[in-house]
Amino acid sequence: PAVAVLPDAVPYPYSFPVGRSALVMIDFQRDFMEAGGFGASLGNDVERLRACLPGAAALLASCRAAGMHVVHTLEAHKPDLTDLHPAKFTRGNLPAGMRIGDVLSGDMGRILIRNEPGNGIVPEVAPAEGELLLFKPGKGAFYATNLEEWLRARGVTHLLFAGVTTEVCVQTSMREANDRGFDSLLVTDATESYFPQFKAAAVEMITAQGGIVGWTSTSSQVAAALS
Ligand code: C5J
Repeated sequence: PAVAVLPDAVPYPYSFPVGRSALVMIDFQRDFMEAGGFGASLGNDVERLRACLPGAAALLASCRAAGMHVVHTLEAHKPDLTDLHPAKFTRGNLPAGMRIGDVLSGDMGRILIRNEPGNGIVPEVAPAEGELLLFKPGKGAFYATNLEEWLRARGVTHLLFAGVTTEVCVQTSMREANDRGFDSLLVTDATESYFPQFKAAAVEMITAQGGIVGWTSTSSQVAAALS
């Protein structure tokens, strides 16, 4: 269809012009999603995040089949750390005094550094040729990146969001998109958090007050709308 309609979206039906819409896959990187990665080293249960991979893979397949634009982001810093604020560098209480840029034990390489093994996207939702792979130094995908220009150059007006973690990088990116005038939808079975209560709260706050940040729906409803 030229316009896909999601009648059951929350808080009310959402429609998107397929040729002017992009799927934004946020930070499906090994750092957060695999045992032995940065997220796990902080004491998080990565299996919780992995539960959204089937939904995310299905969503990616539907959007690709419909010919939509696809963007994959990675939370990643330059190897020389020139894009890492001291405030982010010194924040937190990482195990054994570790910092972003340090080498994690195991095979993941340097923490949150571009092109290190841990900074690759998990195979279930790996990028395909022609899709944008975007390194972002912050939580939001629009901060210190060329994402907005890339979308505007393609006439994109609507964004579908998936990724990890719901309340951090996904919600931040969706709020940035909302303030830039993009109508945005979060696909709830294609996103996850280490903390179930934070995912639930993020989904609720996005759709509250008549969709103050945007809409939510599911990968099966998106597939039905695109078929
Ligand atoms: C976090 C992210 N949680 N991608 N990053 O630090 O949400």
